[in-house]
Amino acid sequence: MCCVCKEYGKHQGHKHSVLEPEANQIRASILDMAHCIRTFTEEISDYSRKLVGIVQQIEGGEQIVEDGVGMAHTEHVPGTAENARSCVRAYFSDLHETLCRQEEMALSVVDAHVREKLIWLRQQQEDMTILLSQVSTACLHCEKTLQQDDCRVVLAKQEITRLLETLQKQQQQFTELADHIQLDASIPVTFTKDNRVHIGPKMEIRVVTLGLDGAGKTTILFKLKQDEFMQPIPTIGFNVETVEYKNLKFTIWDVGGKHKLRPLWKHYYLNTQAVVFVVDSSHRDRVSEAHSELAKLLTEKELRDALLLIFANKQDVAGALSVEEITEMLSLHKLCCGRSWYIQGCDAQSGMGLYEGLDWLSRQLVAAGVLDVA
Ligand code: G3D
Ligand code: MG
Repeated sequence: MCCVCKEYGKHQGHKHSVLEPEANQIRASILDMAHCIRTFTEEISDYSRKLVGIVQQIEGGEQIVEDGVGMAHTEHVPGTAENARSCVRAYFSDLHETLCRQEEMALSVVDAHVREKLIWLRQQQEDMTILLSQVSTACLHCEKTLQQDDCRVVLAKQEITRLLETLQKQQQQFTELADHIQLDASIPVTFTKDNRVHIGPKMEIRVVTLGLDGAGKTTILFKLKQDEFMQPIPTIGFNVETVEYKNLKFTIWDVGGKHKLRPLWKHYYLNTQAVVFVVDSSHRDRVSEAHSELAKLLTEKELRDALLLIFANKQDVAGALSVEEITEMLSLHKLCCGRSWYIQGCDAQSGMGLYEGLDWLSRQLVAAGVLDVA
């Protein structure tokens, strides 16, 4: 009976005659495998040791170290986690210090401005008090002279004439001053990108709104101007309005977009700092026409440095193209390569998105140094 198959003469899967060498072969391969397993075990242990080491390095902890005279003592060794935290702390502490310094500087600029303004105003107050008393003294003098006898009135003629002349001169000077100086309590403040403060009157920015007829340019202008919806009538020439927002005073030119008016656009975008190009997102068929107008516009030398804000208008209309679709269809990334541009979805009737667009413009102007402190 075969000891492997426990039967007589079958020997399936093994040869009876070579049982011994086969068994030896199996033994050898078991030994091989055992060797492999040992190596594998060592590898796993090695890896586990490394894991423990890494965890220790991350966590840090107590470590026995010898001092100069061979005395062993434990010492806290910071882990990489602690180091990273220290790094973050140091970064923000620096940032905090810088911000505090910048805040102090900005406050001192504001304080100095306020101080100067108050000194000037108080000086004006004093001058006015003096002027008022001079005027009332002169009045009193005139009244007294009026009540005197003819002889004295005639004798006072020269003096009174001089007095009246002086008063006239003072009044003239006062009117000129009052005409030139606007008394204004506002202290308008803006910040540059590096957190410096700018105090001053509103910056005037020339903006021209362009786009095909019916895109919503006039509605946008009316909305920004009056914040109420007015029925726009097709623009034949142009509308121009100033819109004040934050520290900026936008002079917005709204030019007709009908085909035969487009060659006129050039007159309006000369010396302009920003172009607002309005697209009707609800009019899929006209986007390619808008694309070719915009492409033409962007080749103009005069507009090389102009900021470009694209309003994807009429977002309220059901089925309107999204900002992403308009971006794609106008190939904005390609068309506007190398210039500052931004696309903002909006609904000119409700005003949604309009101020976000102006915000972008004002941020760009700050970044471009238009609002920078000299
Ligand atoms: P234009 O100045 O670019 O030529 P208009 O465009 O401002 O004259 O607007 C053209 C039409 O679009 C107007 O309608 C206006 O009411 C409408 N419109 C403008 N903006 C929007 C918007 O955001 N949503 C919707 N639904 N309509 C808008 P009419 O009917 O007067 O032609
Ligand atoms: Mg119009």
